[in-house]
Amino acid sequence: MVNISSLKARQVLDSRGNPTVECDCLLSDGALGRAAVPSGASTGSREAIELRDGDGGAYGGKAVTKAIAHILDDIQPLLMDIDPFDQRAVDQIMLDADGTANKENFGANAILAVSLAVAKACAVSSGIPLHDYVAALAGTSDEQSIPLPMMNIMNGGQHAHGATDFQEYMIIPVGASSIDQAVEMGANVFHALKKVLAEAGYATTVGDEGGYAPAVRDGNREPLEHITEAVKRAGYEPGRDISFAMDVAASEFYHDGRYDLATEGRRIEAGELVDYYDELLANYPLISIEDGLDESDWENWPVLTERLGDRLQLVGDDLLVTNTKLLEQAIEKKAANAILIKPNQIGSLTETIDAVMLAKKNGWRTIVSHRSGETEDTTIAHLAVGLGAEQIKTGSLSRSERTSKYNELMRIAEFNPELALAQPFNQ
Ligand code: 2PG
Ligand code: MG
Repeated sequence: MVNISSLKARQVLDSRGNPTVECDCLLSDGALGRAAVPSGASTGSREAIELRDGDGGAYGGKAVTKAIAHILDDIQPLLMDIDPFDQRAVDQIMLDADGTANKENFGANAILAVSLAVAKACAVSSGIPLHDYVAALAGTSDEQSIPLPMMNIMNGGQHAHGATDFQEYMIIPVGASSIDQAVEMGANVFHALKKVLAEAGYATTVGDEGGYAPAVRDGNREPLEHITEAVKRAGYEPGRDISFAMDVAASEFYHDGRYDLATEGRRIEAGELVDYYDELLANYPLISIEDGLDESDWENWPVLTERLGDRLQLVGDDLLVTNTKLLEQAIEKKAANAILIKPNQIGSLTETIDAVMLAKKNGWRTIVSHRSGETEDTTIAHLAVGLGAEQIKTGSLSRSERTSKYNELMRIAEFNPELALAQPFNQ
């Protein structure tokens, strides 16, 4: 039987210059799997814990040497005699040994790094690409597809201070028939947008996810105007070729029961915010809004979904944190109709797969997502394909920690011409 010979773990830097965990899993047949863990800025309060050394530690306390020590000293001995191809068992052993619901002992960054490194090593050992291996684990081999990309070309909120209150303005190349075409369309719009913004007198520096991040003058609606103009200038028709999506990340501006739109100088109630979305929907080809309300505003999420859910994909990110228990509640309450899937929010591959499968079983749409602090690791591209998630959110058409995922999707498509590009919401 092939087993795990050793785990290695080290600190590497993420795209914001902060340390993160990278793990190598070496199998007895010589196969090597390597995985690095990303890190969020607008994190949901119920995410699994990212273990950092804290005050007095290196990198201003952000070092992850404790998480690394847990991999080497606590996790490694437990996995030596385990069948590495039994991913559920591998993950369960780590969860049991950690012993907490939020993985605060070992850190979700430690557990996830091992979980993914083991799966990647097993894929190598099996001589198949990671997406096929993940599909075999999940039972989704016949459901694989190339995800439609949601490209974040204007950044705000926690990813670009001084820009909009809303965090992400994305384009979805709905008219594309292949991932290569989708990427080209995205890049053409991204470059046209640079000119549009420069002509409007704005800086064209980029935020954490590679999108432009100007301090706009007219509030949260203004980026949609510029993007509409850029889409047209690039030779596309808004709505037909390119649709829009936003990650509002409303938890970041929800204070004392109200939504604080600082760039518009007003504090509004949930109902008014829903009206605002409705109005935007009437004026722009929006097909998806993520975290449209605060993560604790469970009372109003069903209202939002009742009102706009037949016209819009309403995505729970901070609301659901890739957690099947929260997803079950949301399904029961009809609180949204789609879930963002971030492996490091929950902290293991098995639990990530479970969240996708539960969503699919209930007719919810899924979006596999990066974090705002990323690395060159391209695992999420394989997860999206292997699990047949319809969409991937992995940033703008600049910065290699973002484009590496698009590039990997193009490689996967090249090697698997039978895999179709997934369809957009309501089509
Ligand atoms: C989000 C993500 C990724 P962060 O809110 O969806 O875009 O941001 O990683 O900062 O949570
Ligand atoms: Mg989000």
